[in-house]
Amino acid sequence: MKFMNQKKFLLDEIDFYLVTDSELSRKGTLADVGDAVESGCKIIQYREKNKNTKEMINEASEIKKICRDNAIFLVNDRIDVALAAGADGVHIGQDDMPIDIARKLLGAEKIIGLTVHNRGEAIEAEKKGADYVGLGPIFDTSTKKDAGKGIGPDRIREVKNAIKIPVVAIGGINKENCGNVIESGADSLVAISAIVCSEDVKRETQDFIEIILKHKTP
Ligand code: TZP
Ligand code: MG
Repeated sequence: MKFMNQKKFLLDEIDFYLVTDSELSRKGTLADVGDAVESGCKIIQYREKNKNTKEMINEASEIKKICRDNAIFLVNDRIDVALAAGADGVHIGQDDMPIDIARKLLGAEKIIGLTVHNRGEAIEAEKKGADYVGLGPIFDTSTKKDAGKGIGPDRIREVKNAIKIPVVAIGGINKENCGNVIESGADSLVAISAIVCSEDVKRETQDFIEIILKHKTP
């Protein structure tokens, strides 16, 4: 156990999880990451769909510097970028690189999160060695065009009860509904538009963390 990446242990302690979106961001991805980490966000996923590989590696390397020992840093989809920038791991979807191949490329110590939509996929994800699952979309969202309809917060408990790894809720989550998402069994949650579209990323991040902690059972 002592050889395991220390940051993997931190996964259990995550409350609020920021995924970047340069298209929606008001102040830019690096500013969003800096503000969120300064406000106590313990995990950042760099999700970038419009930049070339060189730009992504440069930006990811900057994000790694911001996260340092204060936050886990994951890259969405791009295992090559994660390796090049020395990220702590990746987040992959059902149609991305199969998790067993990703694990071979990344090694045992890197964190791999997998998107799941239901209990069956979550059980499979755990079996195949995912370190956490991202469950969603919980509510309808326009941030990810092909996300499909929201599954509703009641599905969270079902998934939570079926696996041991952390369940991260995503999709349409805002300050009004995030307490309910946590009470429905999510270990942590992601907000994209609610954070990066806001005027004050620091304030929004603090508010989310405060609400989440209030709704967590000790
Ligand atoms: N995966 C499922 S829903 C989603 C992703 C990346 C988008 C979530 O964005 P928002 O703005 O928090 O609804
Ligand atoms: Mg993907």
